Amino acid sequence: LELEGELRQAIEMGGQLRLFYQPIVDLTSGRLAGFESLMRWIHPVHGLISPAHFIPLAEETGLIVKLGEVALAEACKQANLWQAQNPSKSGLFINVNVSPLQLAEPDYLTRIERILEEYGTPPAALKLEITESTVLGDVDRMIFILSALKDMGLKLAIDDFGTGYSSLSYLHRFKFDAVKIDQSFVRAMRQREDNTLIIRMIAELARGLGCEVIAEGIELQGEVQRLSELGCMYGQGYFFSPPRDPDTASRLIEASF
Ligand code: G
Ligand code: G
Ligand code: MN
Ligand code: NA
Repeated sequence: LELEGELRQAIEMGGQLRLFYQPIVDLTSGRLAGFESLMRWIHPVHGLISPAHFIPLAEETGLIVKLGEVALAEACKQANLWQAQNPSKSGLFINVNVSPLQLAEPDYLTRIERILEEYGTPPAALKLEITESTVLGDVDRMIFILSALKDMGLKLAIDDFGTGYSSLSYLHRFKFDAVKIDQSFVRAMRQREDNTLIIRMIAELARGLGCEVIAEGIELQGEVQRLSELGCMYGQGYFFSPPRDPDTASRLIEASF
């Protein structure tokens, strides 16, 4: 209960909630393609609090709606800054995680539109990551919202793919720009080298539908070529880099070719 009050305060004050950035890499060329933004709470007393703790709290208390807006605004500011610092690397994207509870808000689209307008960020520089395992309510409404986001020019990714119930029907009914293969499948391959069937099939399916494929949770060098051969164009994981603070991420961009 105390933490809820403090989270509310942190959202209002700003400063304590910051986005970290984990590189997403082109697996064939090794080039930096973009980042997934991941929220961190730097608490004045408890230090760094993991989103694994405060995101569920934010979802239970409804604070996720404001928190999600803070994240999108922060990602817009960062995208603008990187664009100004590195105009030649304008293809870099920032992925932003979106809770299904945000999508359920009646005025979600208006809120998003307002933030994009305020910062003037090209929407195509942002990709919203939507977890498919948490489909709330009605699929038709969800498809409507997703289509409207796409019409605004935003890119959309389906996150943690393969772990939910609705994976296939969603892919069938809506054209996502990217599919993120859940890290559990990469872990399974790490445990047994021939555990690749599901990855191969998801990659083929996604590519057949015209989606980019991103493998999550890459921890070993050997997994890079392996996943590339299995049809994953992009990858993300501790092998490349953990999520980094904005300044460190900026240096990664400057060092990238
Ligand atoms: O960074 P880490 O792996 O500890 O993140 C844990 C979880 O918190 C992940 O599932 C991630 O998607 C989620 N998460 C991190 N940042 C955000 C955010 O800004 N919004 C939402 N909705 N979820 C986030
Ligand atoms: O749910 P979502 O896919 O948004 O969460 C991404 C989470 O995965 C983040 O908490 C991030 O810190 C974590 N993560 C990123 N790369 C790796 C990795 O290589 N191994 C493991 N175990 N976790 C990772
Ligand atoms: Mn994600
Ligand atoms: Na994921």
